[in-house]
Amino acid sequence: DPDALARGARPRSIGARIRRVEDPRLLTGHGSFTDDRIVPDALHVAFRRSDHAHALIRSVDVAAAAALPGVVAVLTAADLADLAPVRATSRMRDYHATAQAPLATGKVRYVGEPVVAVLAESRYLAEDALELVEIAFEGLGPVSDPEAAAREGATLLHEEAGTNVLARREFARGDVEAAMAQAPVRVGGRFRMHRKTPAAMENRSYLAEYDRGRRLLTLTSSTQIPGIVRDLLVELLDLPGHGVRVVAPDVGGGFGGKASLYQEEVLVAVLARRLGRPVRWTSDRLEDLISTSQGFDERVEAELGLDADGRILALRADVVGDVGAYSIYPWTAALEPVQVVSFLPGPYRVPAYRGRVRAVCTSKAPTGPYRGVGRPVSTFVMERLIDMAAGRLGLDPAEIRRRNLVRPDEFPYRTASGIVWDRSAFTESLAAVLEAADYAGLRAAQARARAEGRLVGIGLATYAELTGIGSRISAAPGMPINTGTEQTTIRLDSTGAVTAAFGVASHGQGLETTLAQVIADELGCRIEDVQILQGDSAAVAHGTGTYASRSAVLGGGAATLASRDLKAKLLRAASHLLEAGTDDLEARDGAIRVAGTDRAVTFRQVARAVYSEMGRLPKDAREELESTRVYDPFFGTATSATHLCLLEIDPATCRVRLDRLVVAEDCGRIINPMIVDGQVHGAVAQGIGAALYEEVVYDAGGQLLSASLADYVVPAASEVPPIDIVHLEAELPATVGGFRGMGEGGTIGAPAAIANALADALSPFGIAVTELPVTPERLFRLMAAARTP
Ligand code: MCN
Ligand code: SMO
Repeated sequence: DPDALARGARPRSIGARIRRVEDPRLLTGHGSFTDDRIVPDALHVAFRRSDHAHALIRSVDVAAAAALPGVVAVLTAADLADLAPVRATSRMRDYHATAQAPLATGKVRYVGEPVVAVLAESRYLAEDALELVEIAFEGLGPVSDPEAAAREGATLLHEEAGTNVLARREFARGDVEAAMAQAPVRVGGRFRMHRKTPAAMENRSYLAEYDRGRRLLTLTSSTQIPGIVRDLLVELLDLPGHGVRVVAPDVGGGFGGKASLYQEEVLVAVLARRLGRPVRWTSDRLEDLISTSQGFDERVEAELGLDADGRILALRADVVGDVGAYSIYPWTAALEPVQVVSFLPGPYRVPAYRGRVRAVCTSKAPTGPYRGVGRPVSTFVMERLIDMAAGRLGLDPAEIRRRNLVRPDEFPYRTASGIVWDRSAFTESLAAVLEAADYAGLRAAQARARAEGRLVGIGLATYAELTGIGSRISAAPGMPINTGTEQTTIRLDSTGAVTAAFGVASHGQGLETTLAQVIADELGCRIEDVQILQGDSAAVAHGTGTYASRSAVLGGGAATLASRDLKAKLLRAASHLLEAGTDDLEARDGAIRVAGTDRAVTFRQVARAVYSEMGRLPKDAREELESTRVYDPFFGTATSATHLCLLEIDPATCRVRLDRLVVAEDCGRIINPMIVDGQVHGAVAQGIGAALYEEVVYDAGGQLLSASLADYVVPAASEVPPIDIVHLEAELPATVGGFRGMGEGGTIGAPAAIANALADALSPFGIAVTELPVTPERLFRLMAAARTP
C-alpha cells in the first residue's frame, strides 16, 4: 500500500519477499558445515562395507590392518557388544522392529552395510588399513524381489521377526466390493515407482568430541533431527540429557535422507567417548549412494470404479513397499508405504475405499523419508487412474477432476482413510492453473502439433497433503517420539537484542529468515534485530528437527505465541517508562511509542530499565524479558496444489522436453513468497527427477548399479524449465499464524503431472504410463513394443 508507506507505516514482514539472511554466508563460502570444523587431534573413521547383499560373516581378520602405523583401532561388532542395537519401535499392530547395531553383527543384509571400522590418524591411513582387513562371508542369497520375499517360506532377513513383512495395514470405508461391482466404468493397473536416493549436495558427516572435564559428548552432525539423535544417544549410552549435545550446523540439504539416525553417527559418538579423542567421519559420494536412506520403491495394484458421468464410486489398492534391509529409526519401515495407502484417495470424494499395504524387507539399503513421503507415489497412481477414466469416458482431464474434487462447501472433509482436510484450495487451484496456463489455448496448440505428427502432451495433477502435523497423529503412526509439538524460547537480552531458540533444524529451507520474519512482525522489531538459534539440541527442552513440512506451522506457531507474550511484557514495562497505558503503545522497528506522539523508548532502553537500572521500574514491572511457548497444531492442516505440465517427446531420441510447468498452490498465509517459490522450484526439480531420470538400480545379486552420479542421473538446471507459480490463500487455516506447510509439495505434484502429460503425448500409440521414471530407455522400449504388432 504506497499510501500507507508514505504515511510512514512499515510493510509487514510476513508476506514480504525478503532476501534470505543466511545466503550471504552460504553463497560466499562462509557457511560452516560439519566437515568444515577444524579439530586438530581428531581421529578419522573409515568403514569396510559389505560387498554382499546377504551373507553370514564367518570370520574377520583385522590383525594386518591394526598393525599399520597410524591406525589406532580396528573394530568389529564384537567390540561394541555392550551397546544395545537400535530398534525403531512402534505401537502399530503387525509391526516388527529390526535390530541394527553400528557394525553388522553375525550377518550382512545389504551391499554397503558397515562391517568393520578403522580408526586412524588420517582418513588416508584409515582407508589403507581397510584394504588389509580380511572378511570371510558365506552367501545366503539375496532377497531382491519384495513380492517373493513376502511369501511363506521365503529366505528371512531377520529371523527374529519370523517374516520379511515388517508392517501391514489396511484402510477401509464402505463396501468396496459391491461398489466396484456396480461401477459401469472401471480402470486399473499395476503401477511402479522406482527407488530414489536423496543425493543432497553435502554428504553425511559426523564429528564427535568428548570433553572429559565437563563430561559432555558433543556430536556435530549433518542431521535434520538433532533433538531425536540426542535423545537416542542418551538412552544408548546411558548418559544424562545434559551430557549429550547434538548440533546441526549448516547442513547442505537433506530431503529426508538426513532425517533418520545412522550407524556411523552412533559409532563416532561411542568411540569419541571411549577414547576421549574427537572422532570424525564424512561420507564420500559412493558411500552416500549406497548407505543413505533411499526413498519410495512401491508396487501398487489399483482399481478405480466410476459411474457413467465420471463420478468416483470406489477405489481399491494393494501396495507392496520394498523397504530395504532395516526398519529405519525412528520412523519405521511403515512410514513411506503406509502413507501411500493413507493418501491414495487424495483430494477427491471417494465413497468406498480399501487400501492394503505391506512393507517388505529386502537386501537393499534401508529406505526412509524422502521429500513427499508416500504422497508422490499415491498421487502418481491416483492421478493416472483419473486420467485413464477420463480417457475411457471421453471427458477432459480437467472436467473429471472438477466433478470429483472435494468442493469448498464440503470442508472439513474426512477422507476414506480417516484424514481430515480442514479447508484448502482444491477446486480453486485447478481453476487457477487452467487459467494461468491458458489451458484451452494449450489444447488447441496441441491439436495443431498432433496434426503435424508431433508428440505433445499436457498433464494435470491435483493433490492434497497433511502438513504441520500435531500430536494427535504423529508424523509416523505408533512411534513413541512426540513429533507433534515444537517449542521456542525468545528473549530480549540486556543489550536489547532478540534471540530465539528453536528445535527445528533448517538445512536449506531458510528458517533463519522466515522465523525471524514472524518474530519481527509479532514483536515489533526489524528482522535484522532477531537472531535465530536452531539445529542445537541444547537450545530447547524438547524439539525434534525439520521434516514433514512442519517448521512453518509448528515453529512459526510457537514463535507467534512466544512473541506475543514477550511483547506484552515489554509493553507493560514501557508503559511505566512512558507513563502511558499499554493500549496507547505500539511496538515498531525495535521501539515502543505512544501512538500519535514522538515519545518512545527503544527495546534496549526497556531492557536496561528491566535488568540494570534498579529503581526505574516498580518491582513487579521488572518481569524477565523472555518467553517459552510450545505449539501443538493437534491435527495439522491440508496443503494442496494443482500442477500442469506441457511436454514434447522427440521420437528419434526418446528425449522428453518439458516446455511448461505451472503450479497453483495453497499454503495458507505465506511468510516469504520468495522462499516459497524457491521451495517449489527445488521440489519440482526433484519431481522431474522422479518422473524422468532418477532410479536406484540393484541387480539380481543385490549389487548397486547406480553407485555414482554418472549412473544415478539427477536433473540439472538444463532439465528444469521455468516454473510459473500461482499462490492461493483459500482461507487461512486455524493454525496459530495461519500457515500451512509446503516444503515437499513440488515433489508430490510434478511426477504425476509429467506422467499424465507423457501418457497424453503417447495416447496415439495406446501406451499406458504406469512406471516411473520414464527414462529414455524405458520410453524407447514402450514405443518399440507399441509399434510391434
Ligand atoms: N514457508 C513460508 N510460508 C508458508 C509455508 C512455508 O514462507 N506458508 C517457508 C518456511 O518458513 C520455510 C520453507 O517455506 O522457510 C519450508 O517450510 P515448511 O513447509 O514448513 O517445511 P520445513 O521447513 O519443515 O522443511 C521440511 C521440508 C521437507 S520435509 C523436505 S524433505 C525438504 C524441504 O523442506 N528438504 C529440503 N525443503 C528443502 N529445501 C532445501 N533447500 N533442502 C532440503 O533438504
Ligand atoms: S522427507 Mo522430509 O525430511 O519429511
